[in-house]
Amino acid sequence: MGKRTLLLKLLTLVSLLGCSSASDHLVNVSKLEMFVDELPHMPRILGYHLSDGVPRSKSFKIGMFKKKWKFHKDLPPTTVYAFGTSKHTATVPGPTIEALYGVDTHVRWQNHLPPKHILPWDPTIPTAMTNSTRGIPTVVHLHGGIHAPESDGNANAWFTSKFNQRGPTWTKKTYHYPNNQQPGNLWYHDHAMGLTRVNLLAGLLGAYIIRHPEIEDPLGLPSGDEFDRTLIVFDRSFRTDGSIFMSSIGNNPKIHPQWQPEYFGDAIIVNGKAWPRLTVRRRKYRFRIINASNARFFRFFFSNGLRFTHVASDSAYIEKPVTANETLVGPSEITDIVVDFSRSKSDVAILANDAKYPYPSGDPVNEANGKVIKFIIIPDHDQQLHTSRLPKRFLEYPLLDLSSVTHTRYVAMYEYASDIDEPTHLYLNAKPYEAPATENPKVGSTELWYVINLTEDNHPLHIHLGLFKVLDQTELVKPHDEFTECMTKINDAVKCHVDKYARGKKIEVPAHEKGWKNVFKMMPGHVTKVAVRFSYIHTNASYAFDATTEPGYVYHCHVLDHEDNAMMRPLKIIK
Ligand SMILES: *[C@@H]1O[C@H](CO)[C@@H](O)[C@H](O)[C@H]1NC(C)=O
Ligand SMILES: *[C@@H]1O[C@H](CO)[C@@H](O)[C@H](O)[C@H]1NC(C)=O
Ligand SMILES: *[C@@H]1O[C@H](CO)[C@@H](O)[C@H](O)[C@H]1NC(C)=O
Ligand SMILES: *[C@@H]1O[C@H](CO)[C@@H](O)[C@H](O)[C@H]1NC(C)=O
Ligand SMILES: *[C@@H]1O[C@H](CO)[C@@H](O)[C@H](O)[C@H]1NC(C)=O
Ligand SMILES: CC(=O)N[C@H]1CO[C@H](CO)[C@@H](O)[C@@H]1O
Ligand SMILES: [Cu+2]
Repeated sequence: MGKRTLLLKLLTLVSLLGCSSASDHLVNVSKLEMFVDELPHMPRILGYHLSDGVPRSKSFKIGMFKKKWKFHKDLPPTTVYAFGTSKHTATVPGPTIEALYGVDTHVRWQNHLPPKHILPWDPTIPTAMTNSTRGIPTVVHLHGGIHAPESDGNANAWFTSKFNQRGPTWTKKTYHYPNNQQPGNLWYHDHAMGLTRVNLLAGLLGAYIIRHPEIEDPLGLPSGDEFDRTLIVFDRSFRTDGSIFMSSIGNNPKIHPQWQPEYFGDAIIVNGKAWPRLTVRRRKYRFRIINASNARFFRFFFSNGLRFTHVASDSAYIEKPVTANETLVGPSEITDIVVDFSRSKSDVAILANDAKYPYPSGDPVNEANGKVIKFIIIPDHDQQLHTSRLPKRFLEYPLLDLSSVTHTRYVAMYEYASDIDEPTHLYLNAKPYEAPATENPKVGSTELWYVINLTEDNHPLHIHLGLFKVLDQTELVKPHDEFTECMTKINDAVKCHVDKYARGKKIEVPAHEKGWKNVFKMMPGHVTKVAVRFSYIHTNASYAFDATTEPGYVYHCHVLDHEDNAMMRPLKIIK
């Protein structure tokens, strides 16, 4: 991977020297002043409406528009794809949808994008964009949502502007989110086959919160617009004309003219602004931090040693508070923390990042991507506001009953390389996405999955529909070449004697990640054991909809560049 990073650097250098097209002049981000733009509030859309004070289901439209967006005071406007109720109000990230427990939200996602993509894409990976596509294929997945397959945003259920062209598994225009799952943080984003990495880079993502006042209000956590903030973090590089830079030359150009194994940007963007600042009072704040990077991991900590308390992880509250001084967030993971600025020794605190990229063995961060957001801390004179507290417990879930496990599966991760030892593609269980589903859990069941990472990278595995608990992570004892060779030949963990190899050091699952998750970082050279539950986790009840219909669900690596080529497999739920 060191070599791969070197190649990327060479390519970047080539563009800096002007050897490639003149429009490829990159912004030197260390020349951009940090902490000059205020942290924006994204527009809010309620997922319900009140009639006589009673919440009722709501239907509305959200469009995808091509428009200009200012990522920094000193950067020219950037052409982006933005979600919004109109082109004028569309933002990057898109509006935050606030849904209410038990009240249905219906969204008609509409594509208003003109035909030519603003970013380079690759026709040689499995993709919705073919020679006969006239328009930009998009489809929206609500990440962390428990809903029927027809509303899941299957990668092949894409559609172009005015629904003119539709993918092979397209079924309907309006998606239904029943919101009868545990309260928590979700996010919506594009999921079109082979285009997810570029459509997200262009801006197609936003937050979605499910609130359950009956359960959450008594917790007394910081609340209201000012003290409960969603932070969507991602990294981007820019050209001097303001456009988003993504290399148009692949790492194996003869095989894949454009695809690269990981996108990393130099500038860290929070709620659509590069290194913003936020003035806070000396009191508690809640931050729901969504990592919407294609491939960058973040290890967040405060420059002044300020600690914080974990409240939730991904889409579910954890059971008890966990206080920490740093947290590692993988692509698409969500961390939900409470920070008490009254404990800060200084009047400024910088939220910083020191995760190497690619994680865990790549380059160290530099000045630019090592900083995220600056908090300017002012006194809090209004003692009335000091009502928020941290309870001893958040939510209690029905016990995960391992004796009811009905099925054990092995999921192996493979990376394939070309003659020049550069990655060409990645597969789960050595199978392309198109191969018939091999993972077909029963509705209401609990399964054990052993995820065997045979690559050198940390892959955040995301399962649609089901939530899981990480039970343990065990290193494969070295040498395990024989095991790897055997797996590469027959992909059969039992016949290759995984038990003989999965006996190395165990990595402790961090306390705040022992709860219900929908993404987890699969360490290279380790076997990660997870228990996946295919029912509601807060009630243990069976789904209120038919989860067995077409086109089914998927599970995949959430490094978007991997997901697109083609670290994704169908997940077919059966009765
Ligand atoms: C970017 O700017 C910084 C600060 O001016 C300078 O030290 C650095 O060499 C520049 N980097 C490149 C690649 O030009
Ligand atoms: C699509 O068009 C390109 C350029 O015209 C051509 O090289 C390629 O073979 C075409 N692909 C298919 C599947 O027809
Ligand atoms: C964000 O997610 C990406 C991809 O899963 C991951 O590589 C990166 O470390 C994450 N960053 C943070 C801050 O969590
Ligand atoms: C956080 O605490 C751990 C354990 O005390 C320590 O090893 C680590 O360096 C600390 N991290 C930061 C960013 O201060
Ligand atoms: C949850 O439901 C499953 C399947 O019906 C059952 O096996 C398990 O015992 C239940 N667990 C609890 C804690 O009720
Ligand atoms: C860290 C580690 O053990 N990585 C291994 C993961 O698996 C690949 C393929 O088997 C090995 O080459 C790595 O050394
Ligand atoms: Cu991956």
